[in-house]
Amino acid sequence: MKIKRKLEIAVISDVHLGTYGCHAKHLLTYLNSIEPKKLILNGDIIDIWQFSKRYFPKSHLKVIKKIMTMASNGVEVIYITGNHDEMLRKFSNTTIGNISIVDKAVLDLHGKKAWFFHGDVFDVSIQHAKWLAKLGGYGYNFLILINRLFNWYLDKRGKARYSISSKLKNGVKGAIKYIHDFESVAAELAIENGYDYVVCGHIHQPKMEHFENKNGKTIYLNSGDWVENFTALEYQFKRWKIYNFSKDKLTPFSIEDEFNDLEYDNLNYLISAITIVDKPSNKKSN
Ligand SMILES: [Mn+2]
Repeated sequence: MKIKRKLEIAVISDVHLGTYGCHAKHLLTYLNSIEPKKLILNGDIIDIWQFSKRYFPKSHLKVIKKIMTMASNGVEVIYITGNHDEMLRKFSNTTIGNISIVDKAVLDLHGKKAWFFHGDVFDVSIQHAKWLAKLGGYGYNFLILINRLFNWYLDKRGKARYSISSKLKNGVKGAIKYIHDFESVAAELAIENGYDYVVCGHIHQPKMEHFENKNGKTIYLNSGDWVENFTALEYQFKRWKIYNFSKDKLTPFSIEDEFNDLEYDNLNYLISAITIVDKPSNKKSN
């Protein structure tokens, strides 16, 4: 039997299932190699923006199946919504078995507070985010509100939503500044709110960095993505590390490890299982 790495928490984000860019096989190999207590899906897991039934390969379905299997085997799965899967925000604060859907999560890790959210709220304007950060505790909720109003307005006007990719296409210099601003704004907000860790996705830049200002300090973490970087965040033995699929080898594990009995013809069933909630008997949680 293959020994899986035991972890307290594994965090992945920006998988973009349903798009050509997604490296589902790498991710399956990775998921088969770990045994986390908690699996945090930090947004943009299923790309509902670009989703089409014409492109949804078996390996992408297997990722969904794998996550459901982990949940039914006792792994606590926390699905934090991102902008590409924001239709799931309708179901925020829903819990189905071991899977919960939320817009953000706060965990206590050995007495340290960790704050998880995808990060697209910063897309409206990093400038706004900066002064909202100074408002402290309410800043993040304001950001969510502004972001939704702004996208609602853009939808009404028939305009494309504000997206990070357009920002990144403005050139390397703009991208570097954007990434830096994203990271420092997230860290500032975290310090203002007294979080020891702030964990984001969205910008596809894996990172672990200490931030400090006159009000305190925090550690900013980003889980990267499964389009280009193939990275995850792992918490074990009271510390975080970035897992890098290309560098950290997983020789004994393969994508097929746990899928001998899987039927693939039931795409609709799988999709409805994760997107349809039929009874209002769901537990509410923060
Ligand atoms: Mn995103």
